Amino acid sequence: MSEAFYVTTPIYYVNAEPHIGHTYTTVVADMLARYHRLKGETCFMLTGTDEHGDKILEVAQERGTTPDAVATEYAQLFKKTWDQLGIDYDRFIRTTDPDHRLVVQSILQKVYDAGEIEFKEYEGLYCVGCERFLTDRDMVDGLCRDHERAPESRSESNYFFNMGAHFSWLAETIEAHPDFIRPEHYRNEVLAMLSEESGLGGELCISRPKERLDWGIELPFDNRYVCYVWFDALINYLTGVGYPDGSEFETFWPVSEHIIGKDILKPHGVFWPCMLHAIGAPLPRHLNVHGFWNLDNRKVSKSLGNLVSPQVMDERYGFEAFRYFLLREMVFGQDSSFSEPLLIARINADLANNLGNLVSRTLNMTGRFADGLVPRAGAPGEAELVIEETAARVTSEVDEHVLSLRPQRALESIMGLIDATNRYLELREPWKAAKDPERADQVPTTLYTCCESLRVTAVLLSAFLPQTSHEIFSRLGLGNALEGAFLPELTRWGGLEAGLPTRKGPPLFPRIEVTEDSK
Ligand code: ME8
Repeated sequence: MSEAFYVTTPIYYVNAEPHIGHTYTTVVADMLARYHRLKGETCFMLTGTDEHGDKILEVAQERGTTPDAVATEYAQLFKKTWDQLGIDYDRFIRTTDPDHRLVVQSILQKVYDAGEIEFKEYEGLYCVGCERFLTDRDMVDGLCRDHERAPESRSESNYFFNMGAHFSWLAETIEAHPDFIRPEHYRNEVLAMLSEESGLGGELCISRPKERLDWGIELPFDNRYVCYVWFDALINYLTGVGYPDGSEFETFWPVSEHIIGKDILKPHGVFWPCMLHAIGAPLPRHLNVHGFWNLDNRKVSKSLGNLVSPQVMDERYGFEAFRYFLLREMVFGQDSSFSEPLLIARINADLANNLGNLVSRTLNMTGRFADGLVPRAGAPGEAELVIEETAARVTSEVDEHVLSLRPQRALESIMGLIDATNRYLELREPWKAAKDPERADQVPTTLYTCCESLRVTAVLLSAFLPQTSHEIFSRLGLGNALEGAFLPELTRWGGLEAGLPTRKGPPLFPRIEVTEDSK
């Protein structure tokens, strides 16, 4: 049986449009699923929307409509956006899906029956933006650190999950599996949250009285209450693969990878493992945490209103170019800044100049000096062997970087192969060699080496830039080059057959001139 791979994005709130932050997480997940498919693994990618809770009710009330109508409108918007941008997810889950409600209720009942849920009075400061009670550390000058708004004081009788009972187990598990939460500094943050000084408290309020909020999943053991939105939302990762007894659950849960932003580290690093432990389910394989996209040094967010829309980026620059920028620019785990001049500089340097140039020079010269057919290579010289070795090295570097969640390094490595091939072309000068009787017989080998390097590049790029990769294959006369073949065979040097009809085509990524608007 082939190996399996399961990747999830957070399920996004249905209170506003998709922006650069959601797009980044979703693109990383899509890239990982594509890469693992390229290795011949059985993959499942889950994304979707988080539709319950006060936040959605608030939007519905503001607009004079129902939460259901708001949720459906935005769920469709997210789904349509990912479809248009070519995100290859396997399921788009909505927390209002009937199978999800059943799974949430069965888990609530299980935890209740195990005696881990208690009923009592609680008073605290609640942030509707976060959908949770805040601690002192979550606030600056009386405002929520993330949402920059004042929390409300709330007191009510509720049900509490005794997650503190699992804290010492969780801390030991994290210590024993140091790469469960990665990169490392987020692991340390979770360990700090679990320490007594953090003030986190071991009780998680998991209910909301219907008299205040009836937009949610009803508690199976008390119909006066609905489930707290985070307890409901996290369970989507189980519903998505058929918990508790679907065969997909068995295949995919042990190899699950969550991708999240650092804003939701606490629910994923603390609440979720405790919930899983309480129901006797294993932890996901990794919790992968990335930083924030900032604009003018402030987090891009719905509540701050400083959004960067993926559709607008698609219209202006093409989605592949934007996708490249996101994956290449952000060091996974750290914050990054977005600006259009930075985006344009990246596109011009890496895609128009480096990759675009290699494609156009190679295919133009194959047209001119080899009748447009992939030439047959002669015996390789030293320079050809360097390219072949570079391709092999880059293939293994990309594997290492992708598996360790360093997309930026993987792309840097691929750009290194393109760069080396451009330099090789300069060295061999086929445009001059073709006219020099002493060197003319080198030309087929030179052009083959460039075509083959482009093929390997297209294989490696296919998870990152699927459309661009497809276009390169097509120009090299290869149809669906990825069908029925997998890594590492796919990148084995010499895989490109001589005689294939190539095609020049327009520039892959035209250079973008900087205008006053984009400055
Ligand atoms: O938190 N930079 O949904 P959400 C990078 N429904 N990524 C960002 C970002 C930014 N500036 N802003 C948002 C929720 N994101 C819950 C999740 S999961 C069971 C429930 C991304 O719509 C990032 O992935 O607020 C972040 O974790 C997520 O969007 C939050 O999306």
